[in-house]
Amino acid sequence: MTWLRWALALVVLLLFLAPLAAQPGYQPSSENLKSREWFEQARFGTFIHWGIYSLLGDGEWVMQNKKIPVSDYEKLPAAFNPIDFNAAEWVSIAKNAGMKYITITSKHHDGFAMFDSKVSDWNIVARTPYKKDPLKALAEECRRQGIKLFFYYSQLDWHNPDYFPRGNTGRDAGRPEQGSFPKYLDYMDAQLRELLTNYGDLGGIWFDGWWDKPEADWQLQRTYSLIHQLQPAALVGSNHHRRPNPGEDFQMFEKDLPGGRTQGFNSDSEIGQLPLETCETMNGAWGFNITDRRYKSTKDLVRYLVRAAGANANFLLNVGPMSNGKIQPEFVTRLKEMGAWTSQYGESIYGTRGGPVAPHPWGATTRKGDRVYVHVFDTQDPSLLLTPLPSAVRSAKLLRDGAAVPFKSTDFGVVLSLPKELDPIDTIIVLDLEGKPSK
Ligand code: FHN
Repeated sequence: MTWLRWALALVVLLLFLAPLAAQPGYQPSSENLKSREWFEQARFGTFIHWGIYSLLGDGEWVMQNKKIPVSDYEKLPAAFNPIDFNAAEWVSIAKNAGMKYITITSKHHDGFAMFDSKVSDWNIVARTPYKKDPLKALAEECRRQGIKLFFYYSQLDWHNPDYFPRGNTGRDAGRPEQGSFPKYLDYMDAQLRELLTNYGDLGGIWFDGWWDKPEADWQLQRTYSLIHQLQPAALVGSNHHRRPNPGEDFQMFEKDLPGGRTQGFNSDSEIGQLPLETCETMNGAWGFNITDRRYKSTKDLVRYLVRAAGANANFLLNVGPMSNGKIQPEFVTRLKEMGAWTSQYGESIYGTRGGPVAPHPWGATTRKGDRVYVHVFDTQDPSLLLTPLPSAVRSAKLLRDGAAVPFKSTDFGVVLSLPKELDPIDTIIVLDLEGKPSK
């Protein structure tokens, strides 16, 4: 009798686990693995939250936060006419900041497609006086300037009636209490097919919103294999704040460095084996928010980029453009200043791996072959002890001007004598290692 109970238990367990195993046995293609390598070298990207919600200047959750029913929210597109949108300007701002890719919201939780979708007229071409497809222009400009383009796509949808049963959000949108979730998934895959067919080669798809219905059968296998079939080199990532699912190609952490738990939604997150990315806002909002003046300083933003690299992760820094298509000056200035830093010190970030010394309050380390970059932010101490390195230090110098940095190798590690004047943002000491393991 007991073997029967065990068998039953096993069946129940497998049934419970089935939805989680998105693309069981997923073997990334060689193009995909090449893209992952590119991604890990890139280290710095722009996140763009832009949509009709930008009109209200109260962030991208205004429909939910203000309990705006669909019938009222549908008044917005008629007023959305971003005549000052200039794809070349956006891409140049990103590129000059040192960013290697752009991830833009093709559809956020309000369900509004910021592209020319034939699947639903709830989109920018059909419903706004603008009548043009900004993602088309952006895709062309990214190709022209050698910047990769990723599309953020929200699985959560507050507008579509077939997003039913409702999830944790979107219950005040005044939609009928009926709908077919499988039909919603067909709609979603149809729009993804448009995005993966009509905009050239993409860097990948950045999913968000799974957390609204974590128990639902999202048919992830079908969606992920569709993407890998249409564009094998495109990377799939999902901001579900959990351990990566098979079929995903990179893992993102929101407002936390990998493994960080400052944000409640990261309490269950686990670092997987995939390339990593951390996303963050410039102020406190993702979408344009006219009252949010919690701007991070350029120093803090550069240090975030460095800390992310020290934790082996990319930094995806967000801007929420205004409804006229302009990026607000506070963001443009900071990106310009970050560009001054990346153009001088970029070698200590791009193409590096995190470590060999783990991130510390004083800073972080990054590594490229036998060269280690020690990033010192703040310390009162005149010297710094680095725990044992993979091999002996041959030379130590400042990246800023090549000035030699005195050092002493001890059994407890290497002691660096720090310059009297630390750089206000990041004092970078370049260590060239012997390359053969130290005794
Ligand atoms: O709800 C979204 C939010 O609007 C924004 O898109 C961020 C970006 O990572 N993700 C969700 C919140 O976790």
